[in-house]
Amino acid sequence: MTITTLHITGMTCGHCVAAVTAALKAVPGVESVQVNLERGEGVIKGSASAEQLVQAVGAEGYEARPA
Ligand SMILES: [Cu+2]
Repeated sequence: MTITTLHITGMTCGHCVAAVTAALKAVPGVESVQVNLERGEGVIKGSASAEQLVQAVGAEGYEARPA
């Protein structure tokens, strides 16, 4: 299992956090997701690659990059 940390920009409220969290959880191999609004950060555990995670966040309309 890998722990991936992403910097996520564009989140402004709880709905954004929920949307990003749901998008990350939908990626195959993801086991758990913790998204922090104030830090603009997501911590993802599982076997998904950072690239897949970044793409999933991007598809929701937010910008992510590996921390
Ligand atoms: Cu929002």
